Amino acid sequence: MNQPMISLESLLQPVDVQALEKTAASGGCSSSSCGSSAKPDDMDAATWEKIKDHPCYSEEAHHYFARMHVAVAPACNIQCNYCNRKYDCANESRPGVVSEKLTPDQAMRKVITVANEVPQLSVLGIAGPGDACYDWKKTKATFEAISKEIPDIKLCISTNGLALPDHVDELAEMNVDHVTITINMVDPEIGAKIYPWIYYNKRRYEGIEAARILHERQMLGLEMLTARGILTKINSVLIPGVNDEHLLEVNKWVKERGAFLHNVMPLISDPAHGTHYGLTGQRGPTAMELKKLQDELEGGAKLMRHCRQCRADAVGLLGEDRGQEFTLDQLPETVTYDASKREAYREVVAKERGDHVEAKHAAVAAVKDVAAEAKLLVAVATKGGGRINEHFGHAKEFQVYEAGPKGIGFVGHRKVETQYCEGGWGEDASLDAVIAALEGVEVVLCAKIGDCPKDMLTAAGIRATDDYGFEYIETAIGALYAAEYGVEVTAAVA
Ligand code: CLF
Ligand code: SF4
Repeated sequence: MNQPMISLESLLQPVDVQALEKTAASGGCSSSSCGSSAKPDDMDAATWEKIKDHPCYSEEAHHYFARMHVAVAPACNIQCNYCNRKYDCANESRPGVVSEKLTPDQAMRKVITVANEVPQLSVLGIAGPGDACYDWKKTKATFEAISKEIPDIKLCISTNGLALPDHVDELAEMNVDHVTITINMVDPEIGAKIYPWIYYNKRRYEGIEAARILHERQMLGLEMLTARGILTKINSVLIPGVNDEHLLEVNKWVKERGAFLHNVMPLISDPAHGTHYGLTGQRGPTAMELKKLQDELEGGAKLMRHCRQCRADAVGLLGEDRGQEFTLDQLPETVTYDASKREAYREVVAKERGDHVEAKHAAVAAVKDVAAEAKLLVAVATKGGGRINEHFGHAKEFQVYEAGPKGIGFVGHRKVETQYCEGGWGEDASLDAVIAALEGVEVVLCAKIGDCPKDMLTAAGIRATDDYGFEYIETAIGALYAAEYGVEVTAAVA
């Protein structure tokens, strides 16, 4: 088994920086190639440099690096049927929890505090609760101030695209490398079912005309960003019966216009959120419906499958939210940026990540070598670092991988609303919900699991094991797949 270079705790928060520094000094990365060995062969070095530490643009990076959002831009210029402005922006957050809105100065204090405390931090995003390009002055003031203090932080925004073309040049001047546009349609007739109105050039438009203007502005903004070498990610909300099949068309359009990634997210529709869709009974897709569409989209614009639909004030690794540790009332009045924790973390992660990438390549190659056509859907409990290092009962989500003739690929995550083991004992009702969330999954890998939940999972047709605890995820799945299909386990995956 590959032993972790650093302890699990040192990869997770709160990070013991002294331990990190010690580990780095005693064999941490000394190679400039560390962290870059994962560069896909079909990607140029400049693009890889932009994405390699961005947890949303690189699936591999999301095991190691964190983002934070600051909710400085609350105003919006359109209405989406899946949004209720009393709550967070549904483009980039879970509706249902109100964000704490910040002024640019407050955002500055918060970002520096988080950067001092969360060494994994690599990206600052503005993603709701309104539109970052419409509420532009606050977005710009925030980015300008923070990039002066923390020059190596990546700046990232999310927008509905309507006001985007007006600010592309300024985004380029500020070195914003990553822009997300939410594009749910390229056909205004479908758009009219998603957007009741927009506000553009001091006028309100409705229906198909509104959707047509929005569509044209989105395409223009995307083309302008591509022309300037800014990486774009397209978020699309999958709304069953409204734009599900249509998203194949959206994927084609955005690929032709140079989009770097396409992220199809499930509609979150709950009457309690008070959205139009929630109140009119529009349902969201099931996990398997989402996977089916994503599988159909393979071969088009490159897909992002590891999105967690973050809150507009999220802090931490994707899938975790430390926002409550950094609310305004907890921030110091004055704070000075201290780069030491982030630097120490990066140095150690570079080595661990290099080992992970090597192990992953070996495992993927070994699975491809197995002469089996079968696919195996595996759910993994992890706290980060690319390892199986979470107890079954503590998992807030499971990461789902598919092993098969194409190798091993990340296909998504399944959220667990209530952990099985809360407060030290297992709850059967929670286990039922976990089993429901694991629909379609054949095997669960975790660091520890008791006999009772294991037996209940078996009864539901899901095998669970802690035999691969603390192993790299792909190494474990490779060994499992090889064992499953009765072939020799090669040295690469042993
Ligand atoms: Fe935030 Fe979005 Fe930038 Fe990431 S989130 S602004 S690109 S830094 Fe990421 Fe969150 Fe998904 Fe967004 S997981 S909702 S894709
Ligand atoms: Fe809501 Fe965001 Fe849509 Fe504006 S763009 S209506 S804030 S989901």
